Amino acid sequence: MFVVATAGHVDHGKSTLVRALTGMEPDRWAEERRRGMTIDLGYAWMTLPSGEKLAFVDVPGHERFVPNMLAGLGPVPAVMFVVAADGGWMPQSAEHLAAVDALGVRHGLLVVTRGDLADPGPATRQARAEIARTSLGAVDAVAVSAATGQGLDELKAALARLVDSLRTSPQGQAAPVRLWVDRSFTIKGAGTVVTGTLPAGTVRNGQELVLAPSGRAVRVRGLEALGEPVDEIGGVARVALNLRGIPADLPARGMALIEPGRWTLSGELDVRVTPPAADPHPRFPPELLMHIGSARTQARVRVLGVDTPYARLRLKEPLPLHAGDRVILRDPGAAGLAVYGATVLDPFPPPLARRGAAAAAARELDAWPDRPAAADLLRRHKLLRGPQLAAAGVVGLPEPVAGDWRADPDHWAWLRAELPRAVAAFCAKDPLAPGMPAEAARAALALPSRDLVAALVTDGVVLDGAYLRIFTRQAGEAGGSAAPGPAKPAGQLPPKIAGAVQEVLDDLADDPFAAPDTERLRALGLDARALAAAARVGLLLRVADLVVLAPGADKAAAGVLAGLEQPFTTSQARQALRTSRRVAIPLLEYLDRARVTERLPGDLRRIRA
Ligand SMILES: Nc1nc2c(ncn2[C@@H]2O[C@H](COP(=O)(O)OP(=O)(O)O)[C@@H](O)[C@H]2O)c(=O)[nH]1
Ligand SMILES: [Mg+2]
Repeated sequence: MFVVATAGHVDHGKSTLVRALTGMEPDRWAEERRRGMTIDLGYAWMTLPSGEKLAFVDVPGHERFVPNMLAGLGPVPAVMFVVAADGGWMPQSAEHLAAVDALGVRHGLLVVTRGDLADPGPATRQARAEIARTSLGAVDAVAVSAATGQGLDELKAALARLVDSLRTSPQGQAAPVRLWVDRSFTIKGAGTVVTGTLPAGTVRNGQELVLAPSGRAVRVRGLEALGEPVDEIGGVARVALNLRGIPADLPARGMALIEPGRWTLSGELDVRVTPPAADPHPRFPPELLMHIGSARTQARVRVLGVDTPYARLRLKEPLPLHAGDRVILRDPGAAGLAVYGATVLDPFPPPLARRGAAAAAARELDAWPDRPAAADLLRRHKLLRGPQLAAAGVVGLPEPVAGDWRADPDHWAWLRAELPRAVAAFCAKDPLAPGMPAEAARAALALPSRDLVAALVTDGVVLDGAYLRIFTRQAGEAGGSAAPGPAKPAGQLPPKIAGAVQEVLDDLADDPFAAPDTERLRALGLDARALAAAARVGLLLRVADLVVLAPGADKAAAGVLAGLEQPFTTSQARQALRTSRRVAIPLLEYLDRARVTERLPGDLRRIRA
């Protein structure tokens, strides 16, 4: 199926032409027929000589119904531009053409109607010249009379050629579904029905979709294309969907049925405005209407920088968007139809907090293509999750760096270099800390997830539980392939602590199991935190919070205990080690944990084999 929208001044014969081509009545409402004027969108279709179907979305030409016109034109990739031979180029001709141009529609056809009333030559020449300046470029032109039927066969041939040009354009049947609703009603016995133009993607019977912006899940329980039930249909197509799970009065024009997870419900976005040739430096009012598909919403406009084509829009109603979407900005207060085409660059832009951030954003966006890729969004946001990028509609996702996180390569390289610096700085400031908490590193590097900290750990840094520590080669150790070990232990402690620890070690040299008591420790200025730090760098063996021995005391104890008759009691062990219960009990428990000794019933232990 192919879909073409009409465009052109009111009363130039658009609806009459659609009627003549299709045999169907595009003006659906009684009021439209009574007034002889299209108010809302009309739908009709014909069969081409090839057997393919061509559907028309007939739009109103009157300036009062511009929103309806844009709703009809929005999702349609081709236009049949109508000008009356006896009317010539008129204000709404220019306005509709401006809208077509703003949307960037590239496929079209000029039809000069009412050829029985005037020579179509002059109107054709002028219209062609106007159209040539827009996104439509050079178009086929056909003169017809709906009254006499003259030219209708030529028009059908021209439509067949137009359709061929649409066929070669990529239609993306696998693209994510976003069906802009243009009508919603109930059919007795069937329930809620919505109709719309499906620009791309495939809708299937039974498919689950989401109604945006409400986020409500619905299921397709029946599908029609041009009055015929079908099981699935790919865009571009006019479709009617029978929906399950939704009250009849909920869907309305401007909402969209979308595939879950594949669109960004965007309330704020950065766009690049394409200024019309006639107005290269437009001044935007602070509030505009934004149109896309059949939707329109108010948008607060903030131009980024001075005199740039970049703007941040804050939408009154969020809309399902992709980077690269084409939207229309319209100033409803302007005399005439002031419409500007714009391209969505970033559907979730970062806040503009700093001074000068807006101008910087404009400079940054200036390097972006009209179809942004994952790399563009990543350059700006540094780190994004895969699903976020997919919902932005961008391609070219890099490999994840952790979980589903994707990183800008430059930023990632910087982070890898920065983490060891941050850890070293933290440990230098607080040498008694067990290391830099991973959470502190996450915050210091402005990382959105703790998983990224773990992924950034390199050779020089080790993540031990919740703490990061710097690992350097031990002094005197052979370089090259040697495993990294802690740096010279005393050097990692503040000199005062290192000196106090040395005194403890001197005491222990004579009497290896006579751990300093709390009074001695207090006198030396060693608290539990300092002892833990000394133990961490390997200067002390810590068997309890405030019970420390020299490194290697555990092995020495094992040697002494091995000389006892097995099994032995705590008291026998204490005597053999020539120490107090305060030291013996935690030391024995330490040896139990280290599986050097084995605990037996009745306060007995033995050395393990
Ligand atoms: N003589 C003549 N009248 C036409 C022709 N096409 C349309 N009309 C008349 O022009 C008027 C406006 O047509 P309509 O299709 O409603 O215009 P629209 O506003 O562009 O949809 C109607 O009265 C039509 O009957 C034509 O080819 N010849
Ligand atoms: Mg009409």
